[in-house]
Amino acid sequence: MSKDIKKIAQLSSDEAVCKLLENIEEEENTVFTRAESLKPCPIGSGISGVCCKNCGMGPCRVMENEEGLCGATIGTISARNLARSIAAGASAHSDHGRDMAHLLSLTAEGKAEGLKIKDEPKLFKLAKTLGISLGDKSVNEIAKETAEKAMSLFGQQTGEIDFIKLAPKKRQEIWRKYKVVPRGIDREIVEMMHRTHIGVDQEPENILNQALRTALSDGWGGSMLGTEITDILFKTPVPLAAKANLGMLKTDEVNIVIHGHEPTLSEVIAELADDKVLVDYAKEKGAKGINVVGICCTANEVLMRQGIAPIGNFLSQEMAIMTGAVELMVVDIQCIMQALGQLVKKYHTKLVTSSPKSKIPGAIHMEFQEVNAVTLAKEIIKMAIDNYQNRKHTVCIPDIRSDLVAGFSHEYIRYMLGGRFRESLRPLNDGIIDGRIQGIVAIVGCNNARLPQDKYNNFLVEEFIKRDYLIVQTGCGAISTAKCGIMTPEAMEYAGEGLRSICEAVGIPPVLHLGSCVDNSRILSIASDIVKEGGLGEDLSDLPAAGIAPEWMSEKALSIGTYFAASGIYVAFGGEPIPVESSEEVKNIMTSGWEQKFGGQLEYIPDIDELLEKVINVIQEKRKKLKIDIKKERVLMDMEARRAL
Ligand code: BF8
Repeated sequence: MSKDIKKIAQLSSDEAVCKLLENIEEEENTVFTRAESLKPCPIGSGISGVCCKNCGMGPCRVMENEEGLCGATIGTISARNLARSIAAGASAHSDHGRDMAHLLSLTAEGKAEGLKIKDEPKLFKLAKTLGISLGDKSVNEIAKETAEKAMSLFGQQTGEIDFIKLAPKKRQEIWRKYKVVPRGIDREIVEMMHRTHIGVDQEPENILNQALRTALSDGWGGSMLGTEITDILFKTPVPLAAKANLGMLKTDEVNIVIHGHEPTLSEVIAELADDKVLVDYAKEKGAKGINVVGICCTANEVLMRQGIAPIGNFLSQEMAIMTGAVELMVVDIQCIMQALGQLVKKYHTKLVTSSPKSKIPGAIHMEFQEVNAVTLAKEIIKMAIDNYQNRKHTVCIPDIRSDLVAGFSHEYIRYMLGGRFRESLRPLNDGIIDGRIQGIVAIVGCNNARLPQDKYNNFLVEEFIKRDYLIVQTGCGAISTAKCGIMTPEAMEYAGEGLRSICEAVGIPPVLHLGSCVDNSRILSIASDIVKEGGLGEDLSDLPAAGIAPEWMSEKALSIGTYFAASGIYVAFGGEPIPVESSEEVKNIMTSGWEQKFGGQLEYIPDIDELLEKVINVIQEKRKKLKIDIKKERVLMDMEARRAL
């Protein structure tokens, strides 16, 4: 069958995905073909009118100048729908954070098989932040108390969640002034659901205020706990080299793909890939070894700490199976397409679900519990090995892979800039002040089958680095950049002169991989530290920084964008449909309304050139306000001048 190469090239900017789609024998039912046959519902998506399903009298399709049966307006319904999505996104991140806290507790009690605390200094730091005295307690006692305090933040009813105090003072005051400080993580999500029930909160601005509080409980709550505890248990990332893309699957090895978001089982599977007994068993079955690779944020987690290759982001998950080379894909939670369950029926791949929260028709369920990580990991690896001889399709692995450097935790960034004894963000602040770095742009978020895979992410990264903007990335955006080969120090050749001079001096890529989507909390920590370092204003909203989710699709992305906006950062979302398109009122609240109160906003800009220009303008405006918009000449100082300083 001849393939339409041009059409395939429009689906994805990932060369490996295009090669695979060109070369596989059968045309498969994939997310790309489904996106062609199934268009977004114009009302459900909020493009023309809105759909309210919040009671049994509807669903009400409400167009301009109309109202629902209860009288709900387009503005109220738009705000409610968006707020519920933000609550769902916050719940996903925060439930993940809760599981990490539970795991820390069991590890402290010695009940988590094969796990121990790997980063004690980070545990002590978290304990102090949560108000736990260290005294002469043992590490496990501190870990147990820290885990209990962390878990209590989910059900806390009054007061403020502890991480709020890590933000600059001025930011905390703004949150208090507008009453959006999260009281407890679960509490805000529950209240959001309550307030969007029929007949409760009907004022769009008030509904969205609670959405901001809910999102803050994610970024400065559930996600932050997720990141901190994962570092404590599995170590805080430091830079490491790895490779990305489908070409990291091996023809002659047992390929195991880890996919989802929770790192625990996957960390253990990756560690066991070199286990002599298991490798010998793989050899007995005719394979040369065991190759563990990843998709989505589980991949990012294990990449950051063990250098496991991310072979793809969200839109690549079906592609991995279609190579015919994957013996087993083990999935946990979030961003796992249900279509995998059908797809594996045509291939030899075994799909294994491991979380009691996520079962998929067509998958084998092998439940992970904290007490069985090593035993279960071995069982899963053995199952993959036993499946090696069952390959039935011609193996079709695109010979495409690229180098990357990942592993930039906020602790490492402080260390790399200041050294072990003087760790500091001073050189970064100075670089921003003297204009070698024009600003910091977080390009994060998903793939979206309504857009060519990776295209807008990669476009923005290239455009920003050549204009001297330092890029920080997480999630599928980070994998996208890694796949296109500009996440290495060598990529500094594409950067502007100023950014290149910093990259050369510190030895970093112009694009820093900070981890998975819960690790967006690292960006909040770095941004707060930059403010505290001095010279760039008193609040996060003063920073020449912005966030972009060019190819977003998940509710988690909405929560992330909202907590960035609530933290004072300008945020732009790309793509269409725009979920609040029908309501000018809601769009205005999220832009000028939030800007006035919080100094940040969330704006939808489908045109990518317009989005680029807008972000540059926003950052340049901030530079002007800080009076650092005029590029200063670098002054080389002698010893005497330094002493005088
Ligand atoms: O949490 S970027 S598609 S994988 S939601 Fe999902 Fe979006 Fe990817 Fe990670 Ni984040």
